[in-house]
Amino acid sequence: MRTDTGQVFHLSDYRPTDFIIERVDLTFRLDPERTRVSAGLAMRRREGSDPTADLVLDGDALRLEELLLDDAPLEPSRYTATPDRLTICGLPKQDRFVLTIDTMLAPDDNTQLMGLYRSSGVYCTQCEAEGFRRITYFLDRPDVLAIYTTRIEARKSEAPRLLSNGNLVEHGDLDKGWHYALWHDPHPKPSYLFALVGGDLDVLEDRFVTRSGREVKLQIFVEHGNTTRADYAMDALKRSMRWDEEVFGCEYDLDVFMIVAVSDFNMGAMENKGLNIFNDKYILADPQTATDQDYANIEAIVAHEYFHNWTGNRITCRDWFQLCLKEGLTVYRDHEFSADMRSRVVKRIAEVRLLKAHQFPEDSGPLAHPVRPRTYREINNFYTATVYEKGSEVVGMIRTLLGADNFSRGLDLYFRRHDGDAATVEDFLACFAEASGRDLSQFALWYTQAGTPGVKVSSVYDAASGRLTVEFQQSVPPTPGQPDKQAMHIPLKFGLVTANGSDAVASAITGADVTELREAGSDDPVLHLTEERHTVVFEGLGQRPVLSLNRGFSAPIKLTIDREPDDIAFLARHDSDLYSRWQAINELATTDLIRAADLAGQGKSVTITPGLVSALVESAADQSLEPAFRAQILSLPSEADIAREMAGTIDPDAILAGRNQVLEAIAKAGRDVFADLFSQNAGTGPYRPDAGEAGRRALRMAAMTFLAIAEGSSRLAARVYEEADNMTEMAQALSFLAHRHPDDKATRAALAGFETRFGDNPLVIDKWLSIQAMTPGPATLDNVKALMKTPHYDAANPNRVRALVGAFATGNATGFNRKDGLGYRFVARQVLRIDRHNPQLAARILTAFRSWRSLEAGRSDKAGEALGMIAETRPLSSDVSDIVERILME
Ligand code: B3K
Ligand code: ZN
Repeated sequence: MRTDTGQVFHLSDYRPTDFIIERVDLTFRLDPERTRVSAGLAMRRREGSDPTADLVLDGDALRLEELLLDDAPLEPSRYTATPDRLTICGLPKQDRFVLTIDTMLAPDDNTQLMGLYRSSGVYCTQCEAEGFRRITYFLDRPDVLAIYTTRIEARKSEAPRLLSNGNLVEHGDLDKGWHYALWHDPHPKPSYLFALVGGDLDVLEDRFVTRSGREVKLQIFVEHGNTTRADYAMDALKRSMRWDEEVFGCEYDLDVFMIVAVSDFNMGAMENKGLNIFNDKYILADPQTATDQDYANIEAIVAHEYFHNWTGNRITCRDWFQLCLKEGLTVYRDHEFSADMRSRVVKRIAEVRLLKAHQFPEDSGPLAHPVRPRTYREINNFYTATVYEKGSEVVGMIRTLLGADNFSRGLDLYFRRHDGDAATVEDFLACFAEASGRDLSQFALWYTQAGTPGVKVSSVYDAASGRLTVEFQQSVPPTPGQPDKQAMHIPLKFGLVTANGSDAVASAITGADVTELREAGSDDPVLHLTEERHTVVFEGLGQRPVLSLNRGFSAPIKLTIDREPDDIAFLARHDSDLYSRWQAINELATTDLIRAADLAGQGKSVTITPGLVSALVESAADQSLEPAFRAQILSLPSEADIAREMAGTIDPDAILAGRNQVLEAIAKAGRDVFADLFSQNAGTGPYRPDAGEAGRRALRMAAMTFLAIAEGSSRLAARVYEEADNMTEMAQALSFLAHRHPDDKATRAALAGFETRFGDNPLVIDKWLSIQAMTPGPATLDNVKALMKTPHYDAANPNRVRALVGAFATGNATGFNRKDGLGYRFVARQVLRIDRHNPQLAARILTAFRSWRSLEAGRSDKAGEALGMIAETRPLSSDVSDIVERILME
């Protein structure tokens, strides 16, 4: 484990390297215990750099075997090698030179899953962010771009397939049952994009012809017997390649594009040049084992990694502070792709739900940081919802600000100007400013100021003059290290909704700039808030309109609108913008759910407003709306959503109790509608994973949930479980049973049946583990502990850990937040245990504590004790100590 050194990295300290690495020639001789790596680095000093500077190469847990300078052994007095650094002095002042560095690795002992390791017998690598330094000593930073040639030697029986970045140059047999492959990648790349795979794998092959006629071989490598389960991923890949050409003008640039699915992986996937490595969870799917959500995730992640080929690989980041440059932009691109493949409004709702569930709490807690952080201790802890999701929102706002044409001109300029560069956020913004002639300096605050801006709105309508006067007041809350904030540029799409549901057009608008956004599916006006306060006057209105603000969630802010009581219910029915209709219904529901939590906390019974019931039930029954949208309407705010919106301290038990009462009231009131929706949306014909079918299933399952709640028994869900011919319905029915009727015979039978049927498929067993880990209530903790002792659990595999411990910590508010604090203590102990072998995973699980200060006093004391126990433990990895110290900071 890389233990904490306390070192802090600052953006302001950036300076280019003294040395340049032009070419990297790697030779790997693969062995589980003794893999020898020989790295030939063709280098020179950078012009203008200090001609006497030592060369300092990064390492991490390395063992140096041999060191040559221009083929001659280097005298020991000229260098110092430690596991984490190789320093060489007295290097040539001007000439080019070649360093040859031999290191010895033990892939089987690499439990961190960074660098070179083995997963189910397959050699594979993960180098982002700083894994390459666990393979060889290197200038392991993203602005060092080199051309790589990689020779891999292995026992043919152990690793018949040998893969690396770029194009295959040659391969052949060696003595004693060994063989080799030689790969060359013509595109200069940073070390974090290096990849190697060696193993006995099956392959699914296809081809793609790019728009300029390049024929590309497509290969997805999987464990034997799994090729048909990669069909959907292959289809998603081909669609991504075509879409990126058509929409962004980006074409693929090698003869082969490979994906390898492995079962031990710290995250979703990795965009290594020409050789993406994936968590198999995001490749393998068939109707019996994957849900509609799994299919959608596969489509989105395959696309995301492929899109990185331009946004990330061709144009990479100058330093890790610029991570959002590739991640925010690539998330934006994969969102657009999914919106084009599926329903745009439903996709947007799902994105906003995710943003609010993950990024908003991050932005309002101790781990808040700007989209482009200014400092970090451990870069792995910055692959966050803020960098990814808010980073994507910021790109979307640039488009809203400039309009589609300027946005696309700016992006084209970025692709042209920075191809082959390691760029910065400033470089990116300059392209849009130049292409549009707009000043983006205030907008740039979205990259540097943390915290979710709040905007308060109040309005007065004067009937006599037909004038609506709206006061806007924005404030950006203080966040760690940033007590004072400047006013941001907030683009708000809006509409003035009139009684018949159409949007009124004001004859004049004063007090803030307004632009038109003309693009597919929307030509909304956009109001630009740039000051702390604006008084905006809309003139020439014949009747009082209801303001529909932040349509499409055009800015990631918290909006508080002082409205007439009926306005929200009105928007819920009449807003012409479907996203806003969902938002209005969601807001109605949130208000009722918060009140219900308060009442339940006081032991009082809960009632719901008739406006909510009718908005929900009528929208659900409205055949003119697509099923997936209606399913979103019926999916009420989660317990975590309610907690986030509540003022004051949080009592998870009260939230759950109140929410259950609300669900029951809705279920009873809408029972007939739900019964119709359930039966009318039964599937016909074989399972298809497309968006239309997935939407229909989502609506049917939402109806089932309410219907089953109204019936108050496990009968319906048990029947659905038995009859389901696909994993989507099975998993939904099983969660309903486990979460609402945990002690029923039917539930026990279903859980046992599931285990028997899917016991040999770990990815499906992950669902079974998660469903049980998320069963509400204090009793779940013991069950989680029992599940850890079954053969299904494996603490070395990140998917298993996330499915069980992760699901319990982040998806079970009443279990994790048990009053007696045992949930916290359990998770804290797991974090410490996992930290010993996989710090990245441990740090990720630990973030479940990030909102601990907003809990009611008894619970927050107990959570604080558990965190204190972690903080006092030694040794701790830099990953865990960074998170725990920030979480505990006052
Ligand atoms: N770039 C990788 C994430 C790497 C995480 C390193 N800790 C996957 C992605 O965002 O596409
Ligand atoms: Zn990414």
